[in-house]
Amino acid sequence: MSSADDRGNVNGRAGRRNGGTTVKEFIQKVQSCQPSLNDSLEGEIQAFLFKEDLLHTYDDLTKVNPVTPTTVLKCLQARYNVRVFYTHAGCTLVALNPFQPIPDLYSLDVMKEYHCAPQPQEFKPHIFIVAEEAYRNVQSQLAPVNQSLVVSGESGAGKTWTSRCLMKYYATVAASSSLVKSQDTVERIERRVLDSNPIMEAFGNACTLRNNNSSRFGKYIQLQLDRFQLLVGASVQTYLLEKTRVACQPANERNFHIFYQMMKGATEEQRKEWKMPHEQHFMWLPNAEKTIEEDCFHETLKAMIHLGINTERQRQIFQVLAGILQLGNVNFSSLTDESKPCDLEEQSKDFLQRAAELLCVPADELHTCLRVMTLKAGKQSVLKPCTQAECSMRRDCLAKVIYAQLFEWLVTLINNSICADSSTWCNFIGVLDVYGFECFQVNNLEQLCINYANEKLQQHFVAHYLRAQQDEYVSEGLQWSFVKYQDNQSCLDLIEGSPISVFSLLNEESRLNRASDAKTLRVRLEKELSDNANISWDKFSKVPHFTVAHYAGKVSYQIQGMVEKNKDPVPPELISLLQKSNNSLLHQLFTDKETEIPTTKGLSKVTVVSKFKNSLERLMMILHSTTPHYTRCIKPNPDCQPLTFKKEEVIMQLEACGIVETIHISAAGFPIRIPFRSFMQRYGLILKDPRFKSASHCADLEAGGNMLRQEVEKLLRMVLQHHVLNSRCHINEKHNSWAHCGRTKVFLTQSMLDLLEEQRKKIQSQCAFTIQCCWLRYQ
Ligand code: AD9
Ligand code: MG
Repeated sequence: MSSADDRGNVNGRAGRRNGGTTVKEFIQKVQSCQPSLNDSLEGEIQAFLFKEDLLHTYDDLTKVNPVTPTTVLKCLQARYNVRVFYTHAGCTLVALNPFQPIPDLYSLDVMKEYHCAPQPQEFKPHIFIVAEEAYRNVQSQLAPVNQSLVVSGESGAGKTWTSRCLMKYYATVAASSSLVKSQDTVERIERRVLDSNPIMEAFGNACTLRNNNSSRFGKYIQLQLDRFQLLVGASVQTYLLEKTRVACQPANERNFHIFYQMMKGATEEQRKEWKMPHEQHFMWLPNAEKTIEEDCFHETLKAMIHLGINTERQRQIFQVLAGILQLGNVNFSSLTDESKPCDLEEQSKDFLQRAAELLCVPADELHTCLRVMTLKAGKQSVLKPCTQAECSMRRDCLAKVIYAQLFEWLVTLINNSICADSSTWCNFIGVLDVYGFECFQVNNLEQLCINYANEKLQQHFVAHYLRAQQDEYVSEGLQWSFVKYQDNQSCLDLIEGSPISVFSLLNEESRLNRASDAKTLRVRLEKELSDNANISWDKFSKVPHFTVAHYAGKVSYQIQGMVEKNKDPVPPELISLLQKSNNSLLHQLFTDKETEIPTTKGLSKVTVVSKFKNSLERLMMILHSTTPHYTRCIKPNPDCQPLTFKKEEVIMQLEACGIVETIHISAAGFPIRIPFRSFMQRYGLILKDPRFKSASHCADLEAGGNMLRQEVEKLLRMVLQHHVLNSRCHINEKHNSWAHCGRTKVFLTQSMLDLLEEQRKKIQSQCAFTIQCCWLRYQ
């Protein structure tokens, strides 16, 4: 990877004009007055003229000097200002969201360029470098052969865009064009894999305050490659769909896209069938006036056909969705007589009738299920009328459970449609698009799970990053081992550890099923986890909560409602009712063994956190068995405005997504590694020997055995001695550990680099002075 420094600072800018004179012309003029100044000074002259302009030329943030959050931020901003959106940060790629289409950045030609290049790393940073590196790693057959592309970042940062981009890349460069058949269709496999995106986004994405197309679930897609490295299939794993959105949309946000797509795209005939007249207002379809899904319905339908979902199946799906919308308009009157079930509001009767028709269940039974609960006492069953709030909860619960099962069924169907036969594929490249770290005004179980997932990924990243560094030391023959890095294990212990952790206490409370959940949970958390430094409480706060110190910052979680969310109960009567549906799809959703059905006993045995923890553990096992590549997406402004860079917004994300942490880890070892040749080309002038400016001279020395290494050692000694003389101390152990020569590279600490730069600057300023004099004379 080249940086501004490696390339003599201003690569490609020699043509720039300064007062009407190009640098080349200026050099010629200087040389004509001062023949002693030779060509090797071109770099210094350019640096002298363009010093302030260099930041955007740094392709790798770890080479910015000094590496601090502020310099990193400045560098990213400078690049963003000149419309460069990708920057390496060691083994991570930072992707800044341009929030507007960038013509030709992702074109077929660009894909081909990166794919066909002998050394794509030498090209400008791009997501295609990451894609191609992973692809070539598979080819190299070096373990671990399977690859994972981990895309992270906050909501709206560009994870889903990037994941789609990666999928398109492989669908292009690794196209097998093999045909897959299902009932009514024959499709090319790449088409099918790509078509899984619009379907999953229609059902799993929604317009939020942060992103008009926000994914409300996590996704890991494995692209399956055959022995010729061709894409022959894929499989998708999803995580934690935000199903509460079906029945409750936060202020100024919307429900899942698919509902709006239906409303906008349905034909008159379909509207009739789905009981959706134009003038009808649906409670669960807020902010419908935002028209972001113009033609999306047809795109979704087309994708469904490509994936083998025939028109009859589609009809059933949309009937179920239309039924959910009708349910949202069913309201209950406040209870007057507690011995009687709370009744429907007058205008809700029609909605309930229509909901029952669309869900193909008997209307009277739906009516009863929503208003009466069955309590089991031993072998006896007692019927209890529900309060208004309980009725609404049961209505919401019905909508949520149907939608969640439908989503899961769709994922299974997509998998059946795109997954290759296990005998045909041998390796995979996985793309992970998961929700980033979240910290809202009010945080609950969802945020705890999401932030827990991010802690797990961060731990994986740190372990991988350290391992990569250690491996490099070994291959360079360096005797050095990382002092145990202070990782985030204690935070993970707090959340998921055994025997006592937030999750274990939450699960216990969920099983005990007692009334004052929030209070007891708070007391137990305080009592049993007080030893862990990662948890704290504000004793004076009225709302029970606990605060966790995550690697990315502190987050306060509200305890109220956490236990209930963790139990995620579904009244058994509702499940029994859905099992009676005459809509064969709905019936299948609640009877099919392939999908995980909430039990008719109501309480699912597995709590939300245990299910999530298990699925995450499976994911981590897969990630550990693959070679990971990290892409950190950054949202440059909160308003999704094109080409607008807000520093405060970016620095917070750099901290939250671990870039600052990466720099911190780098500082624990030798953050700077420079190949001997580049090192001498940059610092050779300290030896006052201009020959080192020339790459061929360095190459000759390198070819001559250890000669270049010896020169590097000589130079390092010289700089250290100079420093010692100046500071009137002796060379000691500390100084000796500032630099090490490996087989092909020199490893430096920041302190050593600072000394080298200082020396270099001194010599340069002597040169610059001469140049300045010439310049004045020349003008
Ligand atoms: V969320 O956590 O799912 O809410 P994401 O997935 O991180 O979020 P998304 O990929 O949906 O964000 O990107 C948000 C929007 O930014 C997209 O809809 C695009 O309009 C825009 N975007 C993102 N990346 C690019 C890009 N490389 N070029 C142009 C982009 N626009
Ligand atoms: Mg997304």
